[in-house]
Amino acid sequence: LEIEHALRGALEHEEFSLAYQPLIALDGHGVCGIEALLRWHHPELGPCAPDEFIEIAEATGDIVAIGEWVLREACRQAAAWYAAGLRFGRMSVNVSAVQLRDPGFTQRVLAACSDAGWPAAGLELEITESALLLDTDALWECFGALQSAGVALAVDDFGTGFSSLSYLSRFPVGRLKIDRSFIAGLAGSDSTGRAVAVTRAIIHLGKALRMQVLAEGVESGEDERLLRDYGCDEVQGYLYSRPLPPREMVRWLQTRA
Ligand code: G
Ligand code: G
Ligand code: MN
Ligand code: NA
Repeated sequence: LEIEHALRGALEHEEFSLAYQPLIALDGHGVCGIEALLRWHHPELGPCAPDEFIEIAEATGDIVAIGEWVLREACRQAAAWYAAGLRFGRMSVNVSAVQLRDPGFTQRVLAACSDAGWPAAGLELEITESALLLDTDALWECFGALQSAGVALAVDDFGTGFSSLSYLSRFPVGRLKIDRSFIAGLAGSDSTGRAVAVTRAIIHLGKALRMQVLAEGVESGEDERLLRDYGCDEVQGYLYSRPLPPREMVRWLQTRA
């Protein structure tokens, strides 16, 4: 309840910020994108992780306004970095199922891009499998309009949701992000064999559907080597960088390029 109350004034009091984490192509071309991750610092409660407040913001409906701020800020930052000569590919933004249900969602996304001067084709939205369970005409229309505008769609935390796989052959999803719980079991002492099987199956599924596959939570060179062997397209994780505040992200891009 305390969080719910504090959330109400958080946008107005500018308590949110974004952290950025690079996405890396395994074909040797380096940075292919950046994921924007929401951060909240309340003056009394202190820093509060998304896992602690996103669900609450979804329940209260505050996520619609917060999510729009995230989209606008991520697009603004991407355009500013691009204008400063930095090259990083796409900007990837997490979107909640509650936002997708909002009838004005597509228009808000496209307005965020055009107001920021960031091309829609440079934006990717990360959606969890549970959001795709909605499977309504409205969701179809929304995805169709986003796809025509060039906005890319990725399934986040893939493998942990409760949905059937049937949506994959119907929705215009271009990328699967393998949940980091599977990647954590790939190499070393907690290697299970099962995590390897699931990871390889997801990569094969992605290839069969002509989708790109990204592995989250890559923490070791051994993880990277295995994923490369399995044919994974992209990686993300502490091995390359933690989520960073904007200025540190700039420094990371400059030293990497
Ligand atoms: O960055 P971190 O590990 O704290 O993120 C934890 C979870 O919060 C992740 O699953 C991520 O998808 C989610 N998350 C981070 N930023 C956003 C956001 O802007 N919107 C939504 N809906 N979820 C987010
Ligand atoms: O679920 P989503 O991909 O949106 O959220 C990404 C979350 O994963 C962020 O909270 C980020 O801090 C976290 N994360 C990113 N890289 C790693 C990693 O290598 N290991 C672990 N344990 N978490 C990571
Ligand atoms: Mn994500
Ligand atoms: Na994830």
